[in-house]
Formats: sequence, C-alpha cells, structure tokens
Amino acid sequence: MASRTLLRRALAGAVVVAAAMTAALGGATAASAHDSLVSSSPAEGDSVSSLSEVRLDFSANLLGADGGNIVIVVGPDGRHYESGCAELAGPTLTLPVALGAPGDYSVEWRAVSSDGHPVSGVIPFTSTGESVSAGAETSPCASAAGVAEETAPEATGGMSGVTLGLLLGGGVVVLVGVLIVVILRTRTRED
Ligand SMILES: [Cu+2]
Repeated sequence: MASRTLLRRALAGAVVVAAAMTAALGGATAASAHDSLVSSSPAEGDSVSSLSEVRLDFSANLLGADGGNIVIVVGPDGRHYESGCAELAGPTLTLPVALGAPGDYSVEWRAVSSDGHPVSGVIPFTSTGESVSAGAETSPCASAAGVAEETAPEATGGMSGVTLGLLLGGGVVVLVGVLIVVILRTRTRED
C-alpha cells in the first residue's frame, strides 16, 4: 500500500511539473505582444512608378537604441537601394531610397519594440519606374551593413532559443516522470 501511495504521489508530481512547463510555455507566447507594423508605404504587394522614401508606421513609439532600428531595400539583383539610414520619429521609421531597374524589390526591416523586444518583417513590392540608381553591394548605412542578413529569417516567426529550451526542458521532465513510475512499478512487484 505504501508503494501505491508513493506511485500516486510521483504521478501527481509529474503532472504538476508538466502543467507548470505548459503554463511557462503559454506565458512566453502571451508575453510576445510586441509593437506591430500598422501600415507602410509602399505596402505589401504595391506597384510603384517612383519611390524616394519608405515609411513604416508602428503601433507605438519604438525605442531609439543606436543601430537597433534598421530598414533596407533589396532589389531584384540582390543589391541595396537604400540611400541612407532609417530615421526614427516616434512610431515612424523613414528611409531614403533610390531604386534601380524595374522588378521585384523588398523592404526588410527590424525595429526595437517599446517593450525592448526586436520585431522584424519583409515587405515585397514591385517597381515599374525608371532606374535612378545602380544600387550598392552593401548598405550605405553602417549599422545596417552588418545585420542585413538576420532581418529576413526572423520575420517568419521561427522558434526562439527560449521556446526551444522550454520544450526540451518539458521533454526531460516528462521522461523523468515516466522513469519514476517505471521504477516504482518494479518495486511494487518486488513487494
Ligand atoms: Cu515583446
């Protein structure tokens, strides 16, 4: 009987820990209420015949951390068509641009949310206008040059290291719970 009580306690313990892990995961998701992009010019899928400035409007004032807010414009040839750095004014980022040959372009942005978290995205658009720039291999904006590549993958909402760690941790907890149950069952039989 004592073994059965132990077994029940172990099971109850495993369930409680598993529930706590689930709650932690749920909490991590709920806490990700960052500022979001409200509108942009150009907007996703827009076709423009001329463009001298990209404008991104967010749901709250962004943090103006040095180099934290980055916007670039990549052309059909993979070259940079921003002609400077993004400028922050409250909830709005603006970027001077000079586009090249007609084709598919994308605005790639990364911003520091008012809660300190980075948010990012990609806005594809099409240019039908005449080329006014040959573009550049790297961004003319020093703070954008180093991080241009990391803006795109984040936009798809990939699993963060923290989420992955919690999932792995949850798996280990479940495994330990199962082991405890198996050990206790074996002992019960021996009794
Ligand atoms: Cu956040």
